[in-house]
Formats: sequence, C-alpha cells, structure tokens
Amino acid sequence: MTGSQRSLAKGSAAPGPVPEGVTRLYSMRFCPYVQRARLVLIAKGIKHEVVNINLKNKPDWFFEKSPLGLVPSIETSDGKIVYESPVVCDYLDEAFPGVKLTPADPYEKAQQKILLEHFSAVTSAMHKILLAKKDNQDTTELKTQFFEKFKILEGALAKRKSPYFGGESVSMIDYMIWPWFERFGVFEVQEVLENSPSVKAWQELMLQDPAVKETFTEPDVFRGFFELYSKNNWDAFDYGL
Ligand code: GSH
Repeated sequence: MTGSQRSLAKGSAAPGPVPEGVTRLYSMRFCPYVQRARLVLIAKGIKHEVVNINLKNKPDWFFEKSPLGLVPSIETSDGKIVYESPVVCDYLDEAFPGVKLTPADPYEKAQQKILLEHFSAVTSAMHKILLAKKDNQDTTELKTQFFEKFKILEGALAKRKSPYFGGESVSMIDYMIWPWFERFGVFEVQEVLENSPSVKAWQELMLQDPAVKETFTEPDVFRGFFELYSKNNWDAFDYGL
C-alpha cells in the first residue's frame, strides 16, 4: 500500500492524477466504513494508494472526490469516482479480477444484502453507545438494545451452520461487518460474544484472515483516537503517526 499517511486538511493541495493501474482510496485511518473498502482492496490484491482526509477540517477539493463529504471514496486513473462503502465494495468486486467475494447465486446475494441491512441496526446501536459515553451518560439501556439487535447475527450464523456468514469461506458480508468487531473494546460491548458462540468462533477465524490481519488496529490505538476525537481534537486523525 502506498500513499500519504498524515491527513490532508483545508488549504492543502489536491493530490495529482491517480497513476495508471492504481486505485486511490480517500480514507480516514480509523473509519470502519473505510476499513470495509480496504479489506476488499487487499483481499482482491488491487493495487491502491491511500489519501487520508482530516474529516473535521476537510479540504475543499475533497468534495469533488466525495460529493457527500464522507470517506470512503475511490478514484480510478481514468477519473471514475465511487463512494458509499457498500457501493465501493461491490464496484471493486465487480470491476476487478481476482477472487469474487459476492456470491454468484442471486438468492445468496440477496441474503447477504438483507443481513447487511440488519447489521446497520447493530452499528447504529453501537454509535449511540459511543455518543452517550462521550457525554458521560449511563449506557446500560443502550447496551441492552445493542445485545438485542446483535441476536440476529448469532441466529443467522447458527442457522446456516457454516463457519462464515456466506458459507465455507470468507465473502463480502464477512468483510462488511468485520470492522465493528475490532472496535468492541472501545464500545465496551465484548461481553455480547459470551452468549454468541457461533459469532465468537467466526471472530476467531476472521482474525486469521490475511486482509483482516493487514488492516487490524489494536484496541488501545482506537481508544487513543476516540479520546481525541470526542474532544474535537483534529489531531485525532493522525493519532499514532
Ligand atoms: N454511509 C457511508 C458509507 O457507508 O460509506 C458512511 C461513511 C461515514 O460515515 N464515514 C465517516 C465520515 O466520513 C467517517 S467513519 N465522516 C465525515 C463527516 O461526517 O463529515
């Protein structure tokens, strides 16, 4: 992986054209949605570079690269821009050769999309916990809501009786949900896995996946990032560099 590491802020020069044969990822090092795209880029062996963006002080040119002002967004050497993590990941899977992460079977594909919709309730419950923690509020009720939403994942995997959410090998849905599992420590919700044996076994397998290993961030680093981020400290994006 090549590309800038420190985040670019307002006033910085726009990066030059994307080199031939390279895909550029507009990123923020601690963003779970970006990690989805990184997992797919790595799993498929797509040559890419990374441009990190200071999300509290975005450069003006960033909106040309990502009209909603969010990361991830990707840019190809022929000027194509794709954003929104599920769209980015599907595009990468379809447009590039290598392992196909999305099932060819339409029903299986539909099942993965449905599970992803359910998962968005899990992530939104997690983000509510984080906001409450930021304001030093009690999170007990929010955690109960999170545990309730999480049951759908354990139920889906147990019913499938397969090691991964898409079957016998890692597939798109596993990568789409993985980034939040790395952040369980920060959200203080790890205990959910004690009552989720299928997901716990899946987590162990995922930790062995080469793309997961390459993008893995230690819980302490996430904690350091969130501490600065919750104080609106713009250095958060460059934490640890
Ligand atoms: N729906 C978007 C996706 O799936 O790509 C969400 C992406 C997102 O929320 N990214 C955050 C962001 O860019 C960083 S983790 N935040 C900047 C902002 O809210 O202004």
